[in-house]
Amino acid sequence: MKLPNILITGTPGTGKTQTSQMVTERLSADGYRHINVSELIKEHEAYEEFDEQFDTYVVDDDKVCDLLEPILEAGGCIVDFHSCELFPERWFELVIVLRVATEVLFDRLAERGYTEKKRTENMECEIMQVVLNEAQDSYDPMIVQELTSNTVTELESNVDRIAQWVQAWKSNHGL
Ligand code: DAT
Repeated sequence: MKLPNILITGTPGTGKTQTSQMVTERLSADGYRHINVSELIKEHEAYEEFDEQFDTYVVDDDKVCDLLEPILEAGGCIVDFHSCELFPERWFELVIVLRVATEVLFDRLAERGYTEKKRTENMECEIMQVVLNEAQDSYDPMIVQELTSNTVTELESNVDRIAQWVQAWKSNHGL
């Protein structure tokens, strides 16, 4: 039986990669893999163009899904990406949306060297809970969990919670 795939999404800077790495490490005995979709896009040039105005790549959604399909088919993936509506609903059994306080996000994006424009855009996205709305519109809201990740304590508790969800899934499926 295949282990469930989990999507970890949220505005850039909310802690997706950090959380995904820690969850993958925690679940390494089960063979979980971390799939950083932004890295995959860069590696396979799965974008259509660079948008100068928004200082970002325009993702080729079809190419990304074609790349991910055989990987996710195997199950046991922690998928890390700042958007979620491009993925088919059937891929995930748990969707985590990470949230952070505005002042925390400001500091993380400043540290990352984002321009003021890009920082403002991302902070507005977080305040307007764009990714949470997108997740609730794209997946069964029953599988969407919103978790705050402002502090290391919250980060560790989120990792515990996701790992416990996997253990519960396994015992419910006789594994
Ligand atoms: P994302 O992948 O969502 O863009 P990240 O995982 O790269 O975000 O995290 C951005 C920065 O914040 C990085 O330096 C790690 C740090 N970080 C992430 N989650 C945190 C938390 N809950 N508490 C403190 N720092 C955190």
